[in-house]
Amino acid sequence: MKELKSFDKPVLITKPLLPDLNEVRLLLENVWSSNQLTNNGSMAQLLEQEVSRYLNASHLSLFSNGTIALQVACKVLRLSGEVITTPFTFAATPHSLAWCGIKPVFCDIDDDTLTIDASKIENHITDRTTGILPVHVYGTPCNVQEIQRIAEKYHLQVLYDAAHAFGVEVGGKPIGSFGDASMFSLHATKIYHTIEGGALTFANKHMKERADRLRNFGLLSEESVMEPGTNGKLNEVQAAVGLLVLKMVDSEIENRRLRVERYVNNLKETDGIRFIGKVEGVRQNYPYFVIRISSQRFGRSRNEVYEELKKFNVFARRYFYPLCSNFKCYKDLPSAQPENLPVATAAAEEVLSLPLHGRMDMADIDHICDILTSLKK
Ligand code: T4K
Repeated sequence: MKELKSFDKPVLITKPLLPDLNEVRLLLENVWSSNQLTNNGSMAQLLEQEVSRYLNASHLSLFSNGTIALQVACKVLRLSGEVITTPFTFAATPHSLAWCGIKPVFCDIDDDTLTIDASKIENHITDRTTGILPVHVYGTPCNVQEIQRIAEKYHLQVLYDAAHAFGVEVGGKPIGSFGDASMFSLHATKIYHTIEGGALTFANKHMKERADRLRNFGLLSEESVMEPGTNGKLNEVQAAVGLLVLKMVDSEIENRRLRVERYVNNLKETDGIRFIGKVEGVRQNYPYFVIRISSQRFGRSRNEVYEELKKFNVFARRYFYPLCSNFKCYKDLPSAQPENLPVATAAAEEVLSLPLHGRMDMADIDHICDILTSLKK
């Protein structure tokens, strides 16, 4: 058996897209000469148009980050009381509810796609429920039709956490066109970014107008303040970087597609490793490459594999372990009890995100796969 070497340098889960520095400098010269650094300057306005075009969204607002955007969306949709969500997500999802004084109610997930199990949502509806906050986790679309049916039946708002789903389409329709609003994270680790940033797409223009006010302290004019807002503005430097990164997104998605294909071809025969299910008719964006490791069949637990990979300088990540429902701040909620969340509990023990970005050498992917398969017992 050939000896497997460690990587010379750490291989991290991702590398952000970096535009050419000279191009950044040119755009920043415009910002410098305008003296307008933030507060809906011309770069932010232009970027809002460009991102709207890219996402095919009629009503879109940009924010300083995705978490603030989620909180603003909760206010715009007037969510209160209880909102049904998934425990298999990043902390920002339930935290945004909690910050708005809303109780997150955790619903189990689907074993194939790891998105919220729509067939279980109705079990959680009470007279305090005002909405559903599903997550298109890893860019995999939720069961949008069934969620819409439930929302209409019970008059609930649907706010999608589409943090991972920039550029995803379902049946030719943009992912942001489902539900009442969707939030896209534009963080550096995302497929498209503005260093830090977020975007909300809305079902109508009134919601966008309100979101625009809320991200600017609730101000209508110098003298008139409508309601308590926050500061969620995207600044001009972020917007300038965002304009340049937007031009790189399509090729990044294609380059990631090829790398995911390579991973899948290398690993598909390995007993004990499985992939996240795909949804038919979806334009994917490949934000993460995630495997599930069955400790019984692979002979090693996911945690062992995660630790072993580090010895080879490969820093995989356990997105999303621990489940949000196990956080100290939520674990006593009735909906957070592990016996009510068996699928999510099992998934959180098995998932491992492997390094992925569009400039990764194919040889590095092959090497990571060789290391991984060598760990099988
Ligand atoms: N909803 C969902 C479902 C989300 O996943 C997120 C964010 C949100 C909402 C909230 O959106 P934002 O408010 O963030 O816009 C990262 C990201 O910070 C976070 O945006 C993301 N989800 C989450 C899944 O991943 P960490 O704690 O894993 O980040 P960190 O610093 O460990 O970075 C990950 C790797 O990326 C590192 O190994 C190095 C590399 N990296 C990172 C940064 C920041 C770079 O190479 N350069 C960089 O600048 O949370």
